[in-house]
Amino acid sequence: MPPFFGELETIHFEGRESQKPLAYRWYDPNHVVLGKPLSEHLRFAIAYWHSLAMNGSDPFGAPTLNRPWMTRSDAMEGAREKADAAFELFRVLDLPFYTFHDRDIAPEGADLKESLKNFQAMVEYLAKKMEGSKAKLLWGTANLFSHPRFMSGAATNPDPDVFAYSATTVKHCMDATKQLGGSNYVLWGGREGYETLLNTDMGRELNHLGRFLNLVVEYKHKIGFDGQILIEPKPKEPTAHQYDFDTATVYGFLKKHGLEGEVKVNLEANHALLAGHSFEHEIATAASLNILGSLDVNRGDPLLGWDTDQFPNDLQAMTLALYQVILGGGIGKGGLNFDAKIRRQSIEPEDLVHAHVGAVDLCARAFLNAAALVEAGELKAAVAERYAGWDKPEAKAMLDGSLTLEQISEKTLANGVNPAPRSGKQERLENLLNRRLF
Ligand code: XUL
Ligand code: CO
Repeated sequence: MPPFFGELETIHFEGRESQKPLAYRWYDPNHVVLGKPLSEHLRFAIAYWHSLAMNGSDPFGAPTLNRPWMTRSDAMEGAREKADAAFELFRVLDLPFYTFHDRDIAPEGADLKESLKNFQAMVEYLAKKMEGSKAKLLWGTANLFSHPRFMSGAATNPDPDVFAYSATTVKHCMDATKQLGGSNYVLWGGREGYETLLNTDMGRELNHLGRFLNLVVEYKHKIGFDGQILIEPKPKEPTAHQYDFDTATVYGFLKKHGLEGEVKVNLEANHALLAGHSFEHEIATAASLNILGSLDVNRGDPLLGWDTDQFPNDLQAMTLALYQVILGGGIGKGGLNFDAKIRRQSIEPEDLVHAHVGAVDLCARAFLNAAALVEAGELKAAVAERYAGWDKPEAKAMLDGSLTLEQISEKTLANGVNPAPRSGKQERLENLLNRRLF
């Protein structure tokens, strides 16, 4: 069988003038900016799930994408063929990382034992493939949402057997992530939520979820996994009410269960929008709470209220997001994972490559813009100026515990304090941003 992407050459940085359809024009991995090469700032990852495990089917129509490994009578043979295609894609795109769910890489077996056996066999297969590849694992995760057994949740399922099944699956998936040198382990609560309170004990379910996460963290320390544990917030879809609604909700949950120093967030652009936030809001919230872990970069469709998982292509939105990443101290052990799928009509193998190349360039260009904004310092100076009053000793005294409410009141009245409104200069700063974008 000919390699799925085999005829395509490896894609390189060729600069903005390149006329080649498949070339990086903005993403020069070795370009040093803010003291580090771009590849280290961005840590791009290809998602096995969307790129290899999707076939273009939707609720109204049959598969449109040619994914031959999905129709093999021997499912393990299909899984190896899929892995071969995956590593071809990694070679063509020449990006440093990939991500997977257990079910993306290995088929479900007749029972849990057989599923775990299939999974472990494919982990060994991937380990071998990684020896001949530059691709590293950004994160592993378990799919605890597709099979009907998870329809009422995984850790929050009313049935303790599903809790046990999920815990066993996550244990093995963490082992595999460690074995493959993964930098992070992700938990997206696909069906951790509810449809109606008429059949749901929400308080109990949240406590079960807290215990589950504590088990995961205890196990991480037991096996010496030095990656980050990440929760991926999403407000709805598939369930009407997801427990990991957004960053602030997740932080409250972590605090309640004593895990705020142990678990961070994997933020996805369109999940932020579904929660009524911007991506940069979620990033800034996570950074301010010290739980910014990693990013899933995609976009939704502003005309649709569901998760379309499209490849990102809005330069200003991505610049604002990556500006907050830089202000927040960078992405650390996380990365930028393309949790995005091509459209149903994009049926050529090359369409998947174009999607990634465009998205990589968009993110690189956005990062360069964000870095230039940081280096120019105008926005930072405007913010510093806005808060400059707090540099005065009498202002500091209100925050450092040396003044009581009564004392503040006495001083304020004695000094005849009479604040004058000052402009927030929003339009001036928006114009500055637009003027600076390149
Ligand atoms: C679902 C989603 C998942 C997670 C991993 O919306 O984003 O792909 O990233 O389970
Ligand atoms: Co995601």
